[in-house]
Amino acid sequence: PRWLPPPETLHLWKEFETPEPAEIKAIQKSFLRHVTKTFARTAFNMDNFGSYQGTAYSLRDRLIDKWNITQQHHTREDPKRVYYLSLEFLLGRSLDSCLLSLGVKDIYKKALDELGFRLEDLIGEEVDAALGNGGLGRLAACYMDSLATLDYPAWGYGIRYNYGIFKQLIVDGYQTEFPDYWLNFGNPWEIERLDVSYEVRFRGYVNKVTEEDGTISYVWEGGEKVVAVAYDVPIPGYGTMNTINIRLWSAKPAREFDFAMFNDGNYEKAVEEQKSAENITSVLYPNDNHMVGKILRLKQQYFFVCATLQDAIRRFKKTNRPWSDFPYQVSIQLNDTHPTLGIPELQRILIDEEGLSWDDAWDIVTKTFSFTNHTVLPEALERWAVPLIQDLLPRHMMIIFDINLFFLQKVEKKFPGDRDRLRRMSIIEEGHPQNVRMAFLAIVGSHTVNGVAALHSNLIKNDIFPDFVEFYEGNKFTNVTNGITPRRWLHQCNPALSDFITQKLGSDSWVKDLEQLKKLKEFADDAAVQKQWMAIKRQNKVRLADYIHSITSIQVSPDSLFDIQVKRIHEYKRQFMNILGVIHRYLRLKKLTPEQRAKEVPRLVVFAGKSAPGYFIAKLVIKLINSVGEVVNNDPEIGDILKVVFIPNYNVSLAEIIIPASDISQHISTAGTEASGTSNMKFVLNGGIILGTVDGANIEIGEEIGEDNIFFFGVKADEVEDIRHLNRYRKIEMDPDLRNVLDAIERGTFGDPKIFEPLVATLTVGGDYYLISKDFASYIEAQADSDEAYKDKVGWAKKSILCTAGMSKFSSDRSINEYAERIWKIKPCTVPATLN
Ligand code: GPW
Repeated sequence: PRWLPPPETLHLWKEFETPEPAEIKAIQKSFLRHVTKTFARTAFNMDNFGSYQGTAYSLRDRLIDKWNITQQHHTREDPKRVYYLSLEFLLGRSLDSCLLSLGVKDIYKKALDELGFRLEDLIGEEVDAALGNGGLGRLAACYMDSLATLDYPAWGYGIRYNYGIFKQLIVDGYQTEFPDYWLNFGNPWEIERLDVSYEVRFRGYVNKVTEEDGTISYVWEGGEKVVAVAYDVPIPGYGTMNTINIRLWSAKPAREFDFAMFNDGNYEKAVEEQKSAENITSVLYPNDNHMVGKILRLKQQYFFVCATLQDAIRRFKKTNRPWSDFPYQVSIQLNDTHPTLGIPELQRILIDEEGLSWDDAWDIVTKTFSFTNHTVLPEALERWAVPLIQDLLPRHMMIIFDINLFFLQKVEKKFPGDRDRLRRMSIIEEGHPQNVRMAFLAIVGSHTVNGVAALHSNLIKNDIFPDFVEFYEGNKFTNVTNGITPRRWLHQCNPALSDFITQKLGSDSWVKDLEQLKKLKEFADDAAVQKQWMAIKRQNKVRLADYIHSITSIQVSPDSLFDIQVKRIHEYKRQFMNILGVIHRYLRLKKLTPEQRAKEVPRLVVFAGKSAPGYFIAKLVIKLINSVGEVVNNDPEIGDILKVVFIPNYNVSLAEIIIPASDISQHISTAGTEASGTSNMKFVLNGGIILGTVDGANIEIGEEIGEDNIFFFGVKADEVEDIRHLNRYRKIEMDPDLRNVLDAIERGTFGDPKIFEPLVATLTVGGDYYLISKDFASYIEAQADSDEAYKDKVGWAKKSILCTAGMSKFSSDRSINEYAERIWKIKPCTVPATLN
C-alpha cells in the first residue's frame, strides 16, 4: 500500500516541490551548499571543475522540481504517451543547454561572476555524454529536446553504457582508440533510481502446459536473470515547465553476491557472475551503419527492451484499463531495428503472462509499434542468426516463427502460388544458419514505417521493401524528414548570430518557432546586415582557428575559406574523394607562378570524424588525410593558400565550435546512400553553404533555400545502379585528373605509397563501388565554382543569409509534430507553471 502524507504536512511538500525563484542570492546559496556539503570542498580547495559540479547540482535541483511537477501532472491527466526506444542517445554536454532551457543563463552568469568564476570556463569542464555513434544517436537527442519543448508526454528509453563512444587520438597519423569512461567523476545529470528495477531473463527453456480445457500455453523458465536498474536523465523543454525523462537501464546481478561460494574459496566464480551481468551495459558498440553480430549486442537489445516494456506496462496498469486500451495509451517508436525484439516481447507478455489470445495480442502489438528505418546500406540491415536467438531467447524464437507463419499465410492468400514472393518476404532468411531479418519483423509488427528524408523514403518503398509496399498496398509506409533542434544548433552554439537574428526580427520567438526565420529574407540584400552577418561568421572562424591551434599547433588564417567535412568516416560518405580533391588542388597550385597563386582563394580544409575500430579502409583514409596535411601544411610555396587539418576526437561539443565557423561544408555521399544526414542542416542553419551530392536531405534543403545557394554535383541516385553494373563488367573509366592524383600518391609524395595501396585499390580492382571516379570531374568543378563564388563577397553574404532564412522546415519541432499527429496520435499535455 502506498504511503499517504498527513494532510497537515502537505504545505511543506508543496513548498519544497516548488522551484526556487531564480534570484542571485538563492543561486549563490544553492551553489555554495552543493560545493560545501555535496562535494565537501572549501573556498581554499576549489577549482573550475568543483564549481562546474556546484553549478550543475544547483541546476539539477531545479530540473528535478520541474520533472516532479511534470510527472505528477501526467499521472493526473493520464494522456497517451510516446516511448522512444533507442540504443543511442548522443546528448553531449548539458550545462549550457539546461541554463538556456530554464531561462537562467544570464542570472547564473552574474551569480557566478560575483563569486569569481567565469561561466564559460565551467561549461568547458563538462565531459560529453557520448552514448551514440553519430547521426542516429544525435537525432534521438534532438527529438527529446523537441518533445519536451512542445509539451508532449514522452519518454526516451535506452542503455546507460559505462563506456560511451571511444576517444580518438591521432598517433603518427593513425586513429587510436581510448576508452571513454565518462562516469569517472560522477554525472550530475542523472538520478539513480535503485527503487525502479526489473528482472530480465536469458536462456532457459520453454515449458509446454496443457490446461484442463485442452488449451496449450507456454512458460519460459530457468536460465539466468539479471536486474535492470533505472537511471533517469531529465530533459527540460525550452521555456516551458514540461521536463521529460530519458530512462537509461544499467545491468546488475540478480542474486546477491554468493557468500557460500566465496567462503568455499571460489572467489573467482563468485565475482564472475557479478561481472557477467554488469558486462551487458558496459560498452556502446562503436559501429555506425554497420552490423556486427555479437551476442553481447543482442543481449543489450533484449535487456533494454524487456525492462522498458515492464516499465511501460506497470505505468499502464496503474489506471486499471482493459488491455484493448493499450494502443490508445501507449505508442512505441523503434529507432531503427535495434529495439525490434520489443515486438515479440510484447506478444509474449500478452499471450504467455496475461492470457490473451494470439490474435487479440497481435492486434494490440501492431497498433502500438512504429518503426523508423535509417539506412539502405545492406551491411547495416540487422540479421541475427536463428541459433543465436534460439539459445538466448528460446520463447521469442518460437514467437518469431509463429509471426512469420501467420504472416506468410496472409501473403499466400493474397498472392496464391507465388513461391518466390514467400521466399523474398519471409522474416526468416533460409541458409546455414537461417537468419532473422529484423527489418521485416519490424515492418510486420508495426502500424507505420518511415524513412528519414523524401528520397530515402522513396528508396525504401521502391528498392528495399517493395514487396511489403505491395502487400500493405502502400498504407504502412511514409516519410518524416529529419530535423535538428534550433536550440542547441543555433541559439546555444552560435550566440552572436542568435542575438543578431533576435535583434533583426525584433523577438527571440524564432527559437521555438523556426518559421520566423523566413523574415530574414528581407535582409539578404541589406549591406549593413551583410556586413555584420559576415563579421559574426569571422568571429566564429577565429574561435575555430584558435581551437585548431591549441590542439594541433597548426596556424590557420580566419580569412581563408573554411571548407569542412565532419562526420563518421565511411566509404559511402567519401572523405576519400575529398582528400583526393585536396591533392588535386595542391598539384594544381604547385604548377602556378607565385603571382598566379596569390590570386587564388585561400582555403582551409577541415576533417574530423571517427572510424569504427575494425574498419581498415576508413582508418587508411584518416592516415591519408594526415599524411597529405603533413606535406601541404609544411610547403612554404603554399602557405595559407591551402591548409589541411584533421581535428581529433569529433564529438557533439566539438561540433558546436566547428559548425558555426564553416563557409562550405561537404555532404558528398554517393547518391542514394545517405538516408538523410543531419549535420547538413546544422551547417546551413548557421549560414554555411553546402557542397554536396543530390542525396538525402540535401535535396530538400536545396528546395527550401533555392538552388543558387547550394553547390550540387554528381550523378543522381537513379543512375547509380547502372554505373555500378558497368563498373563490374568493364574496365572502370578512370578520370584523368584522378589518375594524376593517384600517380602522386603512388610516387610517394605523401609518404610510403605501400601504406595506401589497399585504399587506392578500392577505386580499381575494388570496382569503385562508391563511384568516386565517376563523380570526380563534377566534384572538382563544383569546388571551382565555390572558389569563384567566394570571391564575390556581397554575393556570398547574400547566399549565407538566405541559407539561414530558408531552414525553417528542418527544425526537429516540425519533425516531432509530424510524428505526433500522423504516427503516434498524441497531443501536447501542458504542465501548469505551479503546483495546485
Ligand atoms: F544503420 N545512421 C546512423 F541505419 O547514424 F542504423 N547510424 C546508423 O547505424 C544508422 C543510420 C543505421 C544515420 C544515417 O546514416 C543518416 O543518414 C541519418 O541522417 C541519421 O541516421 C538519422 O536518421
